[in-house]
Amino acid sequence: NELAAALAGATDRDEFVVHYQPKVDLATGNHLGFEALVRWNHPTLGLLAPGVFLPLMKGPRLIGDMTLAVARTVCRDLKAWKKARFTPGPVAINLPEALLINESGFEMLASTLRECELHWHDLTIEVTEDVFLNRHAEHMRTSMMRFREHGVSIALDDFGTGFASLLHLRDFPFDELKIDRGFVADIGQDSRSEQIINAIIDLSRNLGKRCIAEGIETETQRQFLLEAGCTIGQGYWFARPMPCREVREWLKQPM
Ligand code: G
Ligand code: G
Ligand code: NA
Repeated sequence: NELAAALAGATDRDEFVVHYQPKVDLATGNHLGFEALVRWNHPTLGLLAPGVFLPLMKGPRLIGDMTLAVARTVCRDLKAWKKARFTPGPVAINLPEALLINESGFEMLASTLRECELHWHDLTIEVTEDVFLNRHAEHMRTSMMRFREHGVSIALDDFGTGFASLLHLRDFPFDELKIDRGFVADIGQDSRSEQIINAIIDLSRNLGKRCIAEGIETETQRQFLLEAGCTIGQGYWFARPMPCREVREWLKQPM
């Protein structure tokens, strides 16, 4: 359709913009870092969320190119924040499978970091469970190890909603599990979701991984998570994803 056709040229026309959502300490509300979230600034429809256009993006090449454009924007923004003596903490990039497993994806990110005088530890990576649909498991593991050896921590996004099994948790080098916002939304409504959250928090702790909750929209949710032992989160209760210039206000708070 028309939208899909327009999407194919969106990277070249520089139509993707990046919004940032703070990851915060659930006890204090202080920011610990940010997640970069792409938006498509469509010429007539305005800003579109990835949930709307990613499913229309055909082929790993387009998604890879878009994400590299996102990474370049993130690095430029990070450089400017650091120059202004802010301490943003690491920025998480949502990395599609194609960039995770290709040597060239790693090299492109490395050169973007170099150009902006940044380090690998200025970034973190989030991957969704669909990377496990890929059959080249050993290759994936090797790629993940390479990122980690350079100081990048890797989060498994939307945990428990996709294709990951407990085997993947055992065999792949994740630093962090992200509790899907679907479970968080059920806090106070559905005790089964609450028990699943408790189990994910225990699992993270027992495996020595950090645990992050997403989609926190209420004080009740914040409190439940904190009492359950999850100390980091993000969501509208703290801040919506926001453009670069608004991030500066956030950065005036202590880390
Ligand atoms: O529609 P919504 O904003 O909820 O979708 C968010 C999801 O879109 C994220 O969880 C992530 O998986 C994906 N996403 C966001 N930004 C990027 C990006 O820069 N690259 C890729 N590949 N996926 C992204
Ligand atoms: O898991 P993923 O990376 O897809 O999640 C990020 C998406 O979730 C972003 O598109 C962001 O706009 C959205 N999001 C962030 N915080 C909240 C929230 O508190 N509630 C809801 N419903 N969506 C949120
Ligand atoms: Na994410």
